[in-house]
Amino acid sequence: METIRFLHTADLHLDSPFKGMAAAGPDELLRLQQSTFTAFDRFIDYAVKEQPDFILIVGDVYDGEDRGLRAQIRFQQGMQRLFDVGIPVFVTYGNHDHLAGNWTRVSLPANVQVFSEEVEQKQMTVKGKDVFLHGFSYPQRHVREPMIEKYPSAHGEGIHIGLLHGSVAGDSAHAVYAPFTIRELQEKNYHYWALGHIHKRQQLVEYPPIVYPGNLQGRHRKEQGIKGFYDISLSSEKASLKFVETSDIVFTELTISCEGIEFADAWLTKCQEAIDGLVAESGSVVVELVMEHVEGLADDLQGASTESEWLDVLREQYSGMEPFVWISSIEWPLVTNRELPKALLEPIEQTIEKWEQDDWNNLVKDVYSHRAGRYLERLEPHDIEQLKQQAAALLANELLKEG
Ligand SMILES: [Mn+2]
Repeated sequence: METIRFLHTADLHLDSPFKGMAAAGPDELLRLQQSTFTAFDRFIDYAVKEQPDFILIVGDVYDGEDRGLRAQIRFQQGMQRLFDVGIPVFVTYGNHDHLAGNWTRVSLPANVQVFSEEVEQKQMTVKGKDVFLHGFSYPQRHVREPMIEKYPSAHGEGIHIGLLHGSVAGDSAHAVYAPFTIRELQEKNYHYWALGHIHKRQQLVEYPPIVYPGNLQGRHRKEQGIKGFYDISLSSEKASLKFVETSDIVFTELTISCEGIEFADAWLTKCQEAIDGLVAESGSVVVELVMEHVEGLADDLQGASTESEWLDVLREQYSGMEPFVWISSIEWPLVTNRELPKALLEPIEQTIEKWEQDDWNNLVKDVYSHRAGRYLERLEPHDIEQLKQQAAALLANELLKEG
């Protein structure tokens, strides 16, 4: 049979506020906030040029349930461009842009079909072949029940595609919404499962494909690497997937060896060379620098300037430049030259170890309840583990300095 071709994207999170980037200045923040739109424009440009048979957008078009006006207008304009070239678009809304939100309504062009809150089927004919799409939109933010049970099984002729914004049951790393097992998906006998919700691109099953395309643009340090969508060619017997890059700014990490460096200017040159190399490869970046082999750096070099000074000096080198570079942090190994004495570190670690989850929650309660709290990421158990270690080492370091 003839092959149908469609684009699969999800988790656009248009106009994401870039939480966790509070240290960036207003110009930098503005540049970051443009990136979800730039990535979206790249997606639309590609579609207009390549003319797929249709497009699937599987949840979280918008970042917030109020669907900011700017985001809605930009989305509407993108859909209009697709309307002008006659490309149908199928949208399901997810946990971030559920139907119960309160937003100013913008009318989408007639090529856009939105799935309702019940699992429903939409049908179209592509190259003389029937295509059946199955999906739903989130009626409210939390959909915890396994919606997969409501998807019909495919039989007879035609191509069947499932659209599902949710996560694999028992996935402890993410908030579980509309949970499913891979087996449950497979039992529906569809030709393709277009998933959304998890921002890391992954193909759960090779064939018939079960796919998370990931988001179009990373939004924080936990969404590293190149982002984009899939261009799919599908028949009832086979599928081919092509990943297409859209990310405007790549979140990444860079390790820099300070071996043999004695002077601050040499350190700056070394960092710049490494960053320039990264930019040549990846374009605009938000980068976390990790210093290693700092033993050679004379004590006074590290001690005389505060860590924020090092960061400021380096940031200045890239201020206002394009490609955009933002150095989010510099991580120095805490101990140089000497190991922390066990006798000092152990009692500190034991004390910190005694803090219960509630103590941590109490400690950060004020910060999270502040208006700025919505820009913060949730404190996960592994973050707390890391904080414990860092806090213990920091205390021990400071005590040593005092001595
Ligand atoms: Mn999402």
